[in-house]
This record gives sequence, C-alpha cells and structure tokens, in this order.
Amino acid sequence: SLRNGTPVGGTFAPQFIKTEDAETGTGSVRGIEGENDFSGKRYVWLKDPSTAFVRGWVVEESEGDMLLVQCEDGSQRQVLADAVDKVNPAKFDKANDMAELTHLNEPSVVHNLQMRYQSDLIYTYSGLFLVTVNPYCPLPIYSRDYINMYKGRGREDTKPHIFAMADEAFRNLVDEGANQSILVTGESGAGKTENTKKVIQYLAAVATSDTPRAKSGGRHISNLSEQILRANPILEAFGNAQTVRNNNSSRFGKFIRIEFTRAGQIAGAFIDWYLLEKSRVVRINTNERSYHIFYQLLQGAGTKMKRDFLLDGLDIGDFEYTKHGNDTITGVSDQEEWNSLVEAFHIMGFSERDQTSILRKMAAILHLGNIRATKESIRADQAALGTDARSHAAKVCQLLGIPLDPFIKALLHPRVKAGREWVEKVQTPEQVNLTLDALAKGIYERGFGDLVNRINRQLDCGGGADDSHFIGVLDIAGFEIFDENSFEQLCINFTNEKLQQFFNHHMFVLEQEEYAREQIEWNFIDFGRDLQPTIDLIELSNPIGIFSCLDEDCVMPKATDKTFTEKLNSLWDRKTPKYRRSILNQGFILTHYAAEVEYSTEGWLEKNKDPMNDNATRLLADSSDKHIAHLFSDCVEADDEQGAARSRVKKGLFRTVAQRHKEQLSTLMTQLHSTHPHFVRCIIPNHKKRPKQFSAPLVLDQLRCNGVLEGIRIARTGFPNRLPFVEFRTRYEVLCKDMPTNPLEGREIAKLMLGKLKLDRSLYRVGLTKVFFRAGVLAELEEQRDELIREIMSRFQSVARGFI
Ligand code: AD9
Ligand code: MG
Repeated sequence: SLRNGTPVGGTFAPQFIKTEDAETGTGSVRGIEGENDFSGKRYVWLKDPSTAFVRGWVVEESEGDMLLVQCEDGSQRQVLADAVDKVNPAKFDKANDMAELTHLNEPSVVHNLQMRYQSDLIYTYSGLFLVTVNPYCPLPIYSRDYINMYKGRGREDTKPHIFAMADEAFRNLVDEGANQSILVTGESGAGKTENTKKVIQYLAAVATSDTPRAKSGGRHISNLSEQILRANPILEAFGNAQTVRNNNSSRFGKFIRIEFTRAGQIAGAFIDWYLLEKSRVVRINTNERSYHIFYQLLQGAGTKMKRDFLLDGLDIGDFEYTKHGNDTITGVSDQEEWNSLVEAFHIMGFSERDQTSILRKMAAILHLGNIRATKESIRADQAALGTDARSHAAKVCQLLGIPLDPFIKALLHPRVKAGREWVEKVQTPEQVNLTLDALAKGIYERGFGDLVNRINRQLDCGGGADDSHFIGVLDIAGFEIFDENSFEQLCINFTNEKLQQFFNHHMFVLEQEEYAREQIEWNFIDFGRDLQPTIDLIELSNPIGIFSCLDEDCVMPKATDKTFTEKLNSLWDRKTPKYRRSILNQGFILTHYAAEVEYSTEGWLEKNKDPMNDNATRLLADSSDKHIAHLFSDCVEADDEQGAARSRVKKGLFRTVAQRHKEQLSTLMTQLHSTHPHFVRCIIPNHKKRPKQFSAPLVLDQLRCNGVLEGIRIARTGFPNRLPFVEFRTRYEVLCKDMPTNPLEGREIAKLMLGKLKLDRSLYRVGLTKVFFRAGVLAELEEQRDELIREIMSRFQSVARGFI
C-alpha cells in the first residue's frame, strides 16, 4: 500500500481506542534492543514466577484469545492474550527517562532499568523521579570533572545523575529564590545515604565559595561547607550500625537543611532527625552490630581515655550489649573510623571536654549492660545484685556522676506513690533488667539528640538572614513490609504514605501547569487525596485513629495490647475498606498505597509509652556531670510515676512516641510544602551486596513500594509522551505523503501530519511547542516506520537482484 502512496494503517485509529487504556492489549510491536529487528515479529512480555518477566514473540494466535509464545529462555508457552504486555520498539532502548517509553508497563520499566544497570547507568528518570540502582562498587562518576560537567546545565543537556538533580535544585534556589527539597527514599541498603552525601558534596562544591570562619578559640579556621561535610562522620558513628542488609545502615531518618544566601553562598545548616532505633543499643542479632561508636571507642581510644572510662583491658566480647553480634566489619577499620571521628569532632569545634563527656556516656552504657539482676533466693522472685553486678554498677555511677546506693535502691526498690503513701515496689530480676535497658536506651537517645543539637549550633547561620533560602535533603527509610510488622513499621509506613501523597499532589500540579502552559485541554485528575483515608485512619483524633487510640490506652491503668487491639477492631473493622482485623494474630491489616500490611500489636503500649524508671532519671538529673544533668533536666521534682508524667505533660515535655512522631512529621510536611520538591528513589538490586546482580522480582517490588509505578499509573491517565514539533517531524515525516514544500510553522506542520496519519483526536493534543500523546501511540508510529523500512529494503533487494 505504501508503494502507491496511500498512508499506512488507515484503520489503526479504532484499534487504538480499544487499547488506549489497556496496556495489556495485543497490538503489534517489534524491535529489540541493540538493533532494530525488522522481521515483523510481534514481541510480548509474559509474567514469570521466578524472573518476574520473560520476553518472547507470538508464534500463533488461536481461538479464544490464546497466544502461543516462543520465549527467549527457549520455552514455548500458551497464554491469554490479555495476560501479556507490549514490548517497546528499539528506539526506546535504555531510555534516559522511562516516561518516554510508549508502552508504560511494569516489565518495560524493570527491563529498562536492568539494561541500563548492566551498562553501569545507575541513574534513570521516571518522570519526576530520579531512580537509582545501587551499583555495589565504586563508579568513577562523582569526580570533580563530573561536578563540572553538571554545573549549571539543565536536565535536557545531561545524562540522568544525582548531580543533575542537585544542580536543578541549586539553580531554582538561586534563580527563583524558592526553597527546595530533595526527598531520598528506598529500602535499607538501597543507597539513600550515599546519594544524600553526593548531594551535599555537590552543593558544597558549586555554592559560591563561602568565607572562612574563625572557629571558637580562634585556633582552627575552617569553612562551613567543610563542616557540613564533617557532620556526617559524627552522625554515622552514633546513628549507623552494621545490619544484615547494610554494613553502614542508618538507624534514624534525617532532614538536612542547607541555608543559602541570596547570592548562593552557604550560610548554615540544620539537621532534624527521626525515629532512632534505640533498641539496638541493648539488643542485636547475630551477624549485626550495635552502633559503630562502641566499637570505635573500644578499638580507637588511647590508654588514658580507656583508663578514665574504666575500659582498661576490656573489649567487645566483655560487654553484654556487644558480645552477641559481630566484632568487626569486613573491609572497615574501626581504628581508622575512630580517627576520622576525632578529626570531625575537631573540625566541628567540639572541645576536648565535650568530646570526653559524650564518649564517657558511651562507656557508661556498655557497663550498664553488664549489671544484670538475679533472684534474691531460690524461692522468692525478688531481684538482687550479685558482687559482679554491684561492681559494674559502681563503674556506671562513677561514669555518670551519680551516687551508688540510691542508684541500687532505685533499681531494686523504686519508690512510688500509692494514694498518699510512698511505697517501695518489689522488683523481679526481669523488671530490673528492663529498667537498666530502658536507661541505656534513654541515655543513648538523649545523647544522640544532644549531639545533633551541638552540631546544629555549630552550623547555625545565626538566625538566618531574611532573604536566605534552603535546600533540604531528606534521607529516610522507605516503605517496609517484613514477616512481622510492628509499631516501628507503622510509623515508617505512615511517613511514606504522607510523602507519597505529597508526591501525587505535586505531580498533579505540575502536569496541570504543563498542560496550561501548552494550552491544551485536559482535566488531569488530582490523585493528591487518594491516600487520605489511610492517613486519616492513622492520624486523626476524631474519629479516633490508631495513634490516638494507642495514646488513650497508654494512660488507661488496665489497658493491655489485647484490649487496645479489640478497641481498634470495634472502632474500624468493616467501617472502612482500609482496615481489617487480623484473623489469626493479635493485630490488624491496613491497606497502604503500596500494599496491604499486617501489623502485630504485641508490645505497642510499652513501645509507645517508652517508660524510664524515674527514681533513676531523677538521680541523673542531679548528676555531678553537668552534661548528664542537662540531658535529664526534665526529670527533676517528680514525686511519683503519675506525677512525673503529669509534670512533664505540664511542661510540655512528655510525649508518647506516636505523638512525637506525628508532630515531627507534621513539621516536616509543612516545611516540604514550602519547597519545590525533587524525588530520588533508591533501589537495591539484590540482597547479597554484590555488583551487577539484578533481581527483577526484587526490583519490581520496590518500584511498587516507592511510588514509581504509582507515578506511571497517574501519568498514563494523561498524555505521558511528548515530542517537540521538530523531533516529531524529523522522525515521522516519512509516513506522510504529499508534504508541502513551502515552509510552514512547526505547529502547522504537526497538525498537518497528525491529519495525514489519521490519528484519532482522543490520542493526542497539540500544544504550543510539542505534541502530547497517549501511552502506546508512538509505538504504532514506530511500527509503521519499521514496516516502511522493511518495504524499502525488500524493494531494494529485488532491484539489486534485477541487476545481478
Ligand atoms: V539504610 O536504610 O541507612 O540501611 P541506605 O542509606 O539506603 O540504607 P547506603 O547509602 O548506606 O544505603 O548504601 C549501602 C551501601 O551500598 C554503601 O555502603 C555502599 O557500599 C553501596 N552504595 C550505595 N550507593 C552507592 C553508589 N552510588 N556507588 C557506590 C554505593 N556504592
Ligand atoms: Mg542510610
């Protein structure tokens, strides 16, 4: 038909309408990466239980919509035509931006990432997202040359990279004076912290050089960017640990705000932190470690410090809190890490005294773990401390600056007020050990908070000039689904639900703006409220949501995890599609945007109350060590457990974990709403920490949890593929006969071509500078182009044969 000049595919418009929303349709597609395959084979993706997807070509189409497919793994499979996905034409191989793919389906997205990953292209855009797959090996893409390559250049002129995103944020900040944020999420080990560091490295390098500041004492001159970079070794020593997933796993979330002057100079920085996993201080799995600082201290501290800290001759294996896990991390020297910690302390302007007092607390925590209570006698279940335990207690008291006898009394016979009377409670060994653990966790967490405060004071821009703006970088754990999900998972998943909602709304706003800018008619749907029912279910106080219900039960004397769960069930089961009671376990099932998650409510009241023995904390508030006293200053003058809680409530200091998290998150969201956001999604390619191994099912799972597939779903409701007029003409003009020879404006030509291509109006929109297409349309055009080339080649061959 081409030979006599009639346009090809005169009938394909109706066919499109059939498949426009269903990417699972069976349109004919060809092309395979590396080279164009002009064989006319129809390639499809099939689901596969072990590899997620396998590609093949259709051998036969039979009755009842069945396909016989020759798969690339050698097998032949019969599948329902509806169950296959289309393969993108070769033009889209290793696409820089997955939004450009004409077939926006799951296999195509995973395949694109995989092909790029195997070529060390670890960064890929997916619309508004920058997706990155952990290479698990150093790549030479973060050098000074790379920084220069990205400096001041737009996304269009460069390859996908974290530097490109950082640069865009920086340019927006300087040009428009608008706050920016970069939101990095992903599962443990996916590369969030590495990428966060790259953003800061980049910003420190491109921000116009800031003036050196004289440090306190005037001895040490250093600049602010250097200090911001050096905050990291300190944060990591105290906030990171080896886990089975990641040898340097951050066990807290953080939001680093870097303040800039209007001229683009770094003016200061501020760090917010969330949800430190303090249980790690007292309990670790085999093959994991506690926080790096303990190992660094034991390996790195000099003899004098070890003697002062009563650590002389002691090692990792001598402490209850560290001896059950790994001693060392392959390839990491705790001694060297210690050296860089000390250097970082120095550059950050921590005095010797401050350093000592911070580190002394770490030693105290180690010794705390070695105080273990035993039964007083075989018959009674009352707790006692043996000689060993008492000598450890003495060390703890010496290090914490508190008197020994009252401390032991606080442990074994805490005084509580019952009515008007003071009574001494009897404690079981388990209760005493829990008290000790709670103290260790409390000291650690408060110490961590204090450390961050000190860093913040050091990086403070002095109130911040009125016209200063910030770029905030959020490094926070992504959506989590484990075999058993508890309160911690609910907190993190709730956070991710909120961030996803923020993304959805932002995407909607931007799409609408683009359509308005290009003056095309289309009402994009606002998905920004889609996730609200689940969010409400967790955070609302009226009707009473999960967090409020938990808070309520935390002050009810008789409430237990079980009664709390029953109350939740009676409030919400069958009342909303987002909530179901667990059938087999004590807990409930929530529908999140990423998946349904079953939560087990075992231990939630305790976790939310997070109690500390106030007989002991009062001693700490009175400590002769100013630093310790300061950490516990909220614990003075309480005369009983209830009273302590009440007085802290009065002072606004007492918070349940849920309350605190809700408040922190709401502050974070308010800040994020004041920014132009940028989204980074980190992906872990395998759970073996190995380079070049890409597990498609694992990646697919993460794309679902991190919102990339959600973003694609939203994109597909609009016109995801866009081509500037010139590009559209260059590639598809061959498909249009009788093009005018006189010059025409780009828009006119585009309209003319679209008419000649006989595309249905619902499949495209013509904007001011580009044509917008529905998903899948470009694949059809590519197919026609291929067919044309095939025709030409066969004509050429027959002509050539004629010559022979
Ligand atoms: V966790 O939630 O804190 O447990 P992250 O932060 O997502 O986790 P992290 O950035 O710590 O993961 O990366 C884990 C390890 O992967 C790093 O220690 C590096 O060894 C490795 N990694 C990650 N990203 C890169 C990269 N861009 N280049 C090289 C990388 N190695
Ligand atoms: Mg991390």
